[in-house]
Amino acid sequence: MSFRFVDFPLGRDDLQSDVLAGLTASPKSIPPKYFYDEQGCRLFELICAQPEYALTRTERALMESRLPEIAAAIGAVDCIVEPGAGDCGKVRLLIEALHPRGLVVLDIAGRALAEAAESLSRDVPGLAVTALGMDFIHDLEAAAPCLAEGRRLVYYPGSSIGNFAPDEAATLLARFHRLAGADGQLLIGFDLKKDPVTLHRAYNDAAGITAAFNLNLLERLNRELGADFDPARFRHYAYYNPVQGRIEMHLVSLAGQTVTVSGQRFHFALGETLHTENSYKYRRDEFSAIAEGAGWRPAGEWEERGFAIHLYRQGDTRSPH
Ligand code: AVI
Repeated sequence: MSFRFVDFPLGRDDLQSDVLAGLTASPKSIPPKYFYDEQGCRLFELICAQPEYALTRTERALMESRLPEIAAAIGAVDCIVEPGAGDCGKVRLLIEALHPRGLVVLDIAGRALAEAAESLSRDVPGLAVTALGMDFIHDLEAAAPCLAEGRRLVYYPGSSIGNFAPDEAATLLARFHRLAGADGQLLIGFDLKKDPVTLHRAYNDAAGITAAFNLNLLERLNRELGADFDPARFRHYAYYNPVQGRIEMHLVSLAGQTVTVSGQRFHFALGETLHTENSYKYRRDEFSAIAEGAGWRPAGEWEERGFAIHLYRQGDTRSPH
């Protein structure tokens, strides 16, 4: 077994300055990455098990049922890199199918990542596992020296790409392109455009788990920034915006109220929104256009019940980003 953990303390999120900046802006907003404290991670796992939220289950089923085809399209790979790997649960299937020599997993929750990655390295003898505790949005390039030479596959499942605006997604895919290097490939999962009512339900589950996930952000700010939000005075409000092609999640103020965060006061008018997340949905052609604009060349696509997995290879390096 070979395992190492490297922690990158630089470039970490600054909850306080991001939140104060977001509350000062108009409309008010907070970046969705701050959902994921311990309770937020637990609630997200529960979301994935809700009958209305098929995304995670569908991707898993697609990977399981088409794995031989996907693996054949990828071919030989020396090293898999997974940004935002979390509990390293998704990459196991690919490791079994591709038998790479190396795995590099990246996640901002460094300690949880290290535990999961070490356990994976115990289960797969001969696999050299490197866990990098980092916010890859800031520090992705710092991962390059940790990657083994040879054919690299960047794996980015779960439709996490949907939480970036299309221009930000293009920039991130271009950075993956540079990280993958010559002969590099990208395997990426994303949620497809579908019946808006189905999308609406997925973010408004009957058990109220997505609402609790959204409102937990206020609890986190109360705990970590000494804020005094009353979650009962905000309503989870999520809807599909077909013009933008995205789910928007908001916390709408149910009253005129003033909230104190890190000693600063912010006024919410009745009905004013705190925008907490966008989750973009794409058609296949829309997504391919973004990936191709970032220098990737289409090499395979698989689709099931409104979810897609695309494989890309290094194209001509005309990436503008
Ligand atoms: C992590 N991400 C892909 C989820 C999504 O669907 O955009 C986050 C989520 N937000 C509410 N439900 C799930």
